[in-house]
Amino acid sequence: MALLPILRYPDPRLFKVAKPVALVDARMRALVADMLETMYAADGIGLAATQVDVHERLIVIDVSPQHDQPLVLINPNLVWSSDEIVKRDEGCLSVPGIYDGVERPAAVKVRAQDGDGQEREIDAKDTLAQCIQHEMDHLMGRVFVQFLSALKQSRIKSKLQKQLRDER
Ligand code: K1U
Ligand code: ZN
Repeated sequence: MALLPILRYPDPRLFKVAKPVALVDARMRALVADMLETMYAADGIGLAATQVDVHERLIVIDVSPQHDQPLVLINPNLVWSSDEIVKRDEGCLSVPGIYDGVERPAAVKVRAQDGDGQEREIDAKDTLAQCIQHEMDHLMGRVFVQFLSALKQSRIKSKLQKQLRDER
């Protein structure tokens, strides 16, 4: 297994639209293992393949308190979302140190393949619903800060560019 580098906003590769996964094979299973290791090492509750510069429709999630209930969603599709909208703070491993409120449907139903390629349906609410929607946005080339005001986006870009300069 390997830790994968996570792209940082505003890296243009974060804005690419992911393609469907054609086959759940050994390469895909190795990528799933690497993404889970990378997500846990970064203290995240989710990670989309886009964030590790792989532009295929794959996300991993673990919202359990003990970090022992990994969820693998391959080719996820939203089949239902609630009319109820909630605004909750979000963070992102590609936007370190930034948290802000985003409005999203409170509950969703998603159809996807699991890590064995089996089709399944997931009913999600609370943090799981929020995380699934955040990760599915990554697969569409969207980062949560793009839902914030232009002023906030410009401040976040400056802050992250300064962070990168200070690290070099
Ligand atoms: O996509 C990502 O970068 C992962 C992101 C997922 C996420 C967090 C919060 C709301 C929606 C989606 C993170 O895991 S950022 C880290 C973080 O915010 C967090 C970590 C542990 C517990 C709770 C939040
Ligand atoms: Zn994110």
